[in-house]
Amino acid sequence: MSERLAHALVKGIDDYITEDTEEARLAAAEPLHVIEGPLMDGMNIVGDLFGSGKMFLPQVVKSARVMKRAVAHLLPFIEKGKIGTARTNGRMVIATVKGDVHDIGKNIVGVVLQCNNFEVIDLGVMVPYDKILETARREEVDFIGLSGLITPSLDEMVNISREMQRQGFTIPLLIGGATTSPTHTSVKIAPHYKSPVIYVKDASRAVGVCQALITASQREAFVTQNDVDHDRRREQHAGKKVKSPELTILQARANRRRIDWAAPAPFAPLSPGVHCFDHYPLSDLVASIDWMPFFNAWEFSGKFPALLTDPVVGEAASSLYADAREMLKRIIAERWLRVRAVVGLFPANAVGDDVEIYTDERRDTLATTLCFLRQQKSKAPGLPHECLADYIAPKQSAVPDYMGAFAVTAGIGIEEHIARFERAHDDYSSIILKALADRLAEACAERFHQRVRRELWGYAPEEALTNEQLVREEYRGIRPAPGYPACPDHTEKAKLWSLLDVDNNAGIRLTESFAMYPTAAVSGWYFAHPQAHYFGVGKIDRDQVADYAQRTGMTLSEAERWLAPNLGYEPAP
Ligand code: B12
Repeated sequence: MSERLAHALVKGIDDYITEDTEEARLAAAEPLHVIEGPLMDGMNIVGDLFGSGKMFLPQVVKSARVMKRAVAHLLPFIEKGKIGTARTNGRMVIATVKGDVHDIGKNIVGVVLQCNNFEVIDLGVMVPYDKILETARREEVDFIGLSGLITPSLDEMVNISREMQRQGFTIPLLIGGATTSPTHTSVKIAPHYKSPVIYVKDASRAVGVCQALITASQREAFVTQNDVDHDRRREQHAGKKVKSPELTILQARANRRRIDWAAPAPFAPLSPGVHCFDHYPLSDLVASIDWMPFFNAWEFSGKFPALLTDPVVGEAASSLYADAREMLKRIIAERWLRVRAVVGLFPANAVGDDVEIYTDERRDTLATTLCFLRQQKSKAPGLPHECLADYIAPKQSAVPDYMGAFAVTAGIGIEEHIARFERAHDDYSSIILKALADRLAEACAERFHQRVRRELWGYAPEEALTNEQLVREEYRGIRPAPGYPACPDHTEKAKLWSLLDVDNNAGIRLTESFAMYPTAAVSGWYFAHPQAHYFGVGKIDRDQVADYAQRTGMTLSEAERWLAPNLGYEPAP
């Protein structure tokens, strides 16, 4: 029986798991022994195969589904009080911090830790610090894990570390998620908390880190090395401080991109104003899906579709792809997700690094003023210091120009399906669904940009590109999103929300950190100038931040907080 259970776990097959678990239960002295014996043994094999690169993430998450179902069958037979005595490696409370809604990475970390016999208490997304710390105390956990994918979450993590110190915590704090970094962890988070603070790059590494921390013989050496790494990164960071941006903002502005606005004149939108779309057909989005990020979410690198036939990962990737295509069919046929979008095209002119958006063609009433940032790093001769405002005709040129904005979501209605998968202990399907909803949201942004170019704005009516060309962005115009490197300030989303009345027109709301909910959502600006392209603002200096604070109506320290990753200097404490 043990072999059958191990086989089911390693292969991720759950067809007979209830029957097999029941047989094992009848043969065991106590139901708990089935968990502690054959099931744990099976999961240890899975953990070892994953650790040695012989199993891949989707397979492990499938194994976890088998394990969870077996445990769910046994739980009613296990006497109350005994459940807590089950042998685990350690217990973690994990959460996406307040204001942030991204959770695919966090969920994956949770599942992988569970596969390695750690108990995980997942508090979900947008979790306030007091709930995280209360739970940690009540449940006597061994670690706290924080996840965050947008810049404002970095600050929240600093707050939590400070609060942990104040409340006398001594357990390790693990930090992860796309915007977190070893440097930010060492320089900004770790100094506030005297106990170990560890940056963890991905789910696979999370297991090694937790294991080292929980193993008496390894812990001290691990923590010492982690401290050495913190010190080294702090020194490196302190050394870099002198390399602040070399140009003043005035010099950078003097070297802005120069565009001849006389010819050709900017194209006036065919359908100006705000356009709303509800229940937009999912089937119209499938062709615009960029599959690569879907595979990245499952820790596959390489190129799609070559990935599917890769000698090492091909089998695992193909099986995941088949499951995803199958679910996509059901999402469409059974209308699991409702797509909403709002798009607006407006008269606009630049004033310095700002762009004025007007209510109508008379251009005498402001709808809003958008504030952009300019590169200040040194550049090769001949290259301009970029700012998005340079791609809109300046007001003093008297050339009428235009700008657009959009917000789309493919995540409305997802909750009931996620809840259904969770009830069935099916993280595998739940993660596939979330990742597909994200892909559909991106595809929706892509598809609407195409429709804007061809129909609503209409400056490229003949455009006919393949999906590959679209993914390579071989079209005229860009759609930078607030939070992306060309316009890193998330707070500008507030202007987008009022301009398009996104709450009512698309059913997407902003959290206090300017994350969007539903999670599967994208918002941004449209620029149509043929030379407009993506770039990163990079590090900026105090002079520009002070100027930006004034333009946006923030205090200097507020601006420094929102622009923290872009500061090329150490702000006053
Ligand atoms: C896919 C994606 C999305 C998806 C949503 C993903 C999701 N549901 O989580 C969609 C398309 C919806 C999206 C939208 C947006 N996104 Co986005 N997105 C990405 C992208 C391309 C990949 C993220 C991802 O899912 N990776 C795969 C998962 C598995 O990885 P992960 O989350 O990093 O988790 C792993 C590790 O970090 C670690 N980990 C994570 N958490 C934890 C916790 C612990 C305790 C531990 C130990 C480890 C750990 O382990 C995980 C597994 O290995 C990143 C770029 C990037 N390269 O990361 C941008 C990125 C995160 N997005 C970004 C932005 C700005 C946005 C938008 C604000 C853009 C906009 N204006 O529309 C919106 C916001 C959405 C919202 N609802 O508010 C920026 C954030 C930058 C910033 N400065 O804030 C990024 C970094 C892109 C960039 N380079 O600018 N996005």
